[in-house]
Amino acid sequence: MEQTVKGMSLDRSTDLKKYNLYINGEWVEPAGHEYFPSYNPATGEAWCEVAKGTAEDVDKAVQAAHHAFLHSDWASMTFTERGRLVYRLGELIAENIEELARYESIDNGKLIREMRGQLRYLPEFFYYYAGLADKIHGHTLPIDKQDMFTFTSREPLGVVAAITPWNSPLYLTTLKLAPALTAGNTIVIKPSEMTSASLLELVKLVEKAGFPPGVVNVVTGFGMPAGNTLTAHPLVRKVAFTGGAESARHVVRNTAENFAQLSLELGGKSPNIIFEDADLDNAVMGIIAGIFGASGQSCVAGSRALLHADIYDQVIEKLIDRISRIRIGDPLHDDSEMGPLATPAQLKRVEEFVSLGLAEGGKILYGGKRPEHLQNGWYFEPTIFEYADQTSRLTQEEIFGPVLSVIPFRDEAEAIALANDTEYALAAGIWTSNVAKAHRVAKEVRAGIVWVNTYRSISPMAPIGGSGLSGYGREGGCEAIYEYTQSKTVWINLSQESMPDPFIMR
Ligand code: TXE
Repeated sequence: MEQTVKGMSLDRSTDLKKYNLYINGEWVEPAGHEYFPSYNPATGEAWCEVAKGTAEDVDKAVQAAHHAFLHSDWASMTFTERGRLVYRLGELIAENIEELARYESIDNGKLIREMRGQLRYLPEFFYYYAGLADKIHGHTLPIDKQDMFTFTSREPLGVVAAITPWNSPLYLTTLKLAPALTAGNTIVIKPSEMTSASLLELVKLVEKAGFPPGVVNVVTGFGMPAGNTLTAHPLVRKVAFTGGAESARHVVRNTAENFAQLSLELGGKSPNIIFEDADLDNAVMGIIAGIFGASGQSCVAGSRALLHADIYDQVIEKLIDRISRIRIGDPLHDDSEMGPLATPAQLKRVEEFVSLGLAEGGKILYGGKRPEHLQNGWYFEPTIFEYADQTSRLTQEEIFGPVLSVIPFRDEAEAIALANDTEYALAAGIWTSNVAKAHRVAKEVRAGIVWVNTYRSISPMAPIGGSGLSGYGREGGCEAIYEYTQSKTVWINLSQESMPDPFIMR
């Protein structure tokens, strides 16, 4: 069976495309000479092979990044020059969107048209940060000491380790790569073992843009040993991690050992709150985009719809009317509206949650199984579970699939209480035509991002991140620059008088 990625023939049965590691500006074989297959979620078949990075490879990559940070042209470049390189990378991505989108779609099963949309927007992140490059400044302090001139500056941290997941590989890498480079750091990226290809293709553009060797390195492979060695490496000064809570706990322990800085983005159980005065057609589109977009594999998935009792039946009817018409199918087809899950493990997880939901007394209003006509890939129907309260695991735990829980509420206070009744705090949607209510609820809801009458909007200018089980730290926006720099305070004594004897108290 043959599949084509713009200009390249991929004959899966014989000759899989093989990807090496990218270390110090060179494509190198892994020290253990081992490779592992990457699978196409739409067919369940292997389509490329990826280098299995070892601890030795990770060490090489970190050493290269450390050297580049201290001694390469990168180290002596002005911020403006670095910004130009970041901008150039954005331009090159813009020129290669179709190809990168196809790699993402084949590797993680997301719709080609969604990936095109996401990747068309990706260069904006590079342009935004490139523009910030020479505006990273400190302050002159009105210091309370005579004859002292005191100022702060912001400096890069050193080697950054980026650990990325499989759900939006290039977008989630960009949130780390663009600000880390803009701030003058060097980086080692460990992409998900499930979806490494699109990043390795993007790295070819990093090369083309002219970044000095060692500034950007990619070590592919598994959490153990590659991710673990990278996050435990003593030369790594900052780890930016997006993934699951279990892996994150390992990463927290590793960075604690070396006191490396850390930001964690771990997903959520985000509520979409629909008040009785909302535009219900818009709200229904928001719920669907929130949970069935990307087949629910999004950190900000709106997996709980909290519906005011007065409009409960109406919303359910509208929801089912639209989702029963969702075209599930091959993500590479332009008319498909929902693709497969990215991995068999994720499909199994969704199936297990559905069984659990039924055992817990949840009622399925729609879906709940694999689509009959698509048994080869890792597809699952859009699914709605109805619950009277939020005590079940299905309403409390992140599923990361197309499974929505709907729960009724009677007033604003109850809506806020339900919204906050979770250990996660990443995102929330509020649907109302009452401005005062929108502000009140936005203030009370525990979440790092609140969308009012919209859902899943993103922008390079807008920070993303959460608290509690959703992690800590922020990506995106100017704030991200602070995550990749540290402040230095410089005191200059302007006095012409001699230093006083330190043992004579003034
Ligand atoms: O993620 P993992 P998994 C959630 C979602 C999903 C669950 C598990 O609920 O069902 O997590 O997903 C690397 N040291 N999210 O198991 O394993 C790993 O190689 C260092 C939410 O697929 O956490 C990969 O590169 N790194 C989320 C990355 O961590 C380690 C996105 C993420 O994989 C490691 C993905 C270790 N010990 C899952 N172990 C979001 N926030 O969007 C693994 N890794």
